[in-house]
Amino acid sequence: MPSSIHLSRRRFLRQTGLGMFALAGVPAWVRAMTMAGGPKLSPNKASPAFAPDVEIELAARQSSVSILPGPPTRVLQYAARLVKGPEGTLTNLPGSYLGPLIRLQKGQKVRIHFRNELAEPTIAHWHGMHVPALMDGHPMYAMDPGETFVYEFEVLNRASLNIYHPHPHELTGRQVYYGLAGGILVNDDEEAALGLPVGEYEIPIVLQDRRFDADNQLVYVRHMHEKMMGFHGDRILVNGRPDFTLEVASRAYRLRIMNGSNARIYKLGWDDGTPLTVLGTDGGLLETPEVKPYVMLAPGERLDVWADFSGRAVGSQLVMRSLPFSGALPVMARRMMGEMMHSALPPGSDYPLFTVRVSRGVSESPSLPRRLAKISRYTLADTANPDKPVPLEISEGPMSMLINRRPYAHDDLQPFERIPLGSVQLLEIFHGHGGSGHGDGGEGMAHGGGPGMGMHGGMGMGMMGHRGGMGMMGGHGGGMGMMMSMAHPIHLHGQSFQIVSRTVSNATMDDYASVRDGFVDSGWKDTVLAMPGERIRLIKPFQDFKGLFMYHCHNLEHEDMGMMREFSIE
Ligand SMILES: [Cu+2]
Repeated sequence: MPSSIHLSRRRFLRQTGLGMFALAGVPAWVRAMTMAGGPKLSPNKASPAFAPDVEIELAARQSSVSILPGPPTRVLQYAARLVKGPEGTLTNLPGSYLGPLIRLQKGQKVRIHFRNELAEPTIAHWHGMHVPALMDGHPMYAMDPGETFVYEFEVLNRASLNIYHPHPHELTGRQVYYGLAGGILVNDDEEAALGLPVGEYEIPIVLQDRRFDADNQLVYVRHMHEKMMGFHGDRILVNGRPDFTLEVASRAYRLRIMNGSNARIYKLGWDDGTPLTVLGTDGGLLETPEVKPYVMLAPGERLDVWADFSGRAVGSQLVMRSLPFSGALPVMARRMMGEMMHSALPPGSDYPLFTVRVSRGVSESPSLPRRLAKISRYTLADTANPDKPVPLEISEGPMSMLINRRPYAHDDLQPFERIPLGSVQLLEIFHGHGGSGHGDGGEGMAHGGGPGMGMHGGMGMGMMGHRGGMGMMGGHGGGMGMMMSMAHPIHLHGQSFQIVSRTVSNATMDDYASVRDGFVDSGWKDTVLAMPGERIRLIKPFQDFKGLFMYHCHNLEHEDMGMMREFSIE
């Protein structure tokens, strides 16, 4: 095993007993994953040569907020203060644990002093933002409590909604779940010229699911099963609030939707069958609006929606639902989620997300632009490797969630993970057999076990069966893994990419039919949902910055289990 930087975990262990989020709540199997760390890296300091247009003090801290009637809920929260920059750079979401919305302009130079006021290590990542490796929140930069990391970067992104959230290895899922997340809205001139709804008519919608105990406190992973499938709550929160209702005027709105859930995948659709008019995806505006019957939105993905309520009667309501779909979770697991977990919200079922109520009538409304933005499209001819895509092989096993058959380990680069700076690469996401414990020599298993992790049940795996049972569920060939295989939202740090193609094996066609019309692949993306049996080709530029950039599953429990790797741009 290469020397891995499990710095944050090692330091976290030293924090045992500090605060409510200390080790007591961490399952034994997680503790068993602790490995020796490397040298401690010092947090980055401000550079005198960097002249910021925007300067922000950001802190991660423990807090409490009233979410449900009764006692307040203890949370983790980002708090921010604007030191320098335009008014309106920071917008607090009232009554929410979410961090303030950060509004940036393309071309701005931004400095963020990020202070860790938690009782455990953390580091912030700017999901979707194209920043230098040192500023990207790599887990190796996880800070001890009390330390400050100074980020400095220029906003190179086009107009888009991005996310800030923690990225310390093995702690990301928990820290996000307890509240550490926020939105970054980048604006640019191309977007401004369109006259799209702004101000009170542009609404951020952060979708999350949570589970509360009888004292209104958040409940996180209790069983290995919840780790394997990703943690699913039984209650939907929008912008950190339950039973979210949006009061609107009878006119057009722009909804900036983000899936901020740890694991839950949504199939967004209006309850009256009105199609969704999509303006943009992760990396900003599409070339033209796209009309979809529904849209799939996986953790880490964003959606820009034109929602026109003009002509609707005052007092009328419209509900955004997650519509039924299948195939994202293993068949066995789906049964367990519904029956054994007594979930009120089984993943893939039909449930409401939020309500829109038309509360006042107006006569004026902007009209939908026919053209939105220019996107220069890559072709295979632009790539350095048209015949040899960089692989992103997904595999699942009883104890392991892997990419390219290896769990996360810092500086464990494979030859294909070294990418020449300035190149444009073809990448291919596909499902392998490594994790099923047979076929291909079971190499995935061998790598995935990790120290202290036995293979034969015990650690909550009783419900999933032991390795033998898994093998039978796995199957092989075309129908492989339909019992075990699951959907994974794959996120690549650094520059956005373009999706070239999706192909799917016949074995999953029934399930696939329930999601296939919900993908918006025509714009810039940084996270893509790979359904079971699916093979996705994408083209990604690796420009501007050398260094290490993560790629991983954005099911945060999977990420924490090691379904994460890094590219070295060199
Ligand atoms: Cu995953």
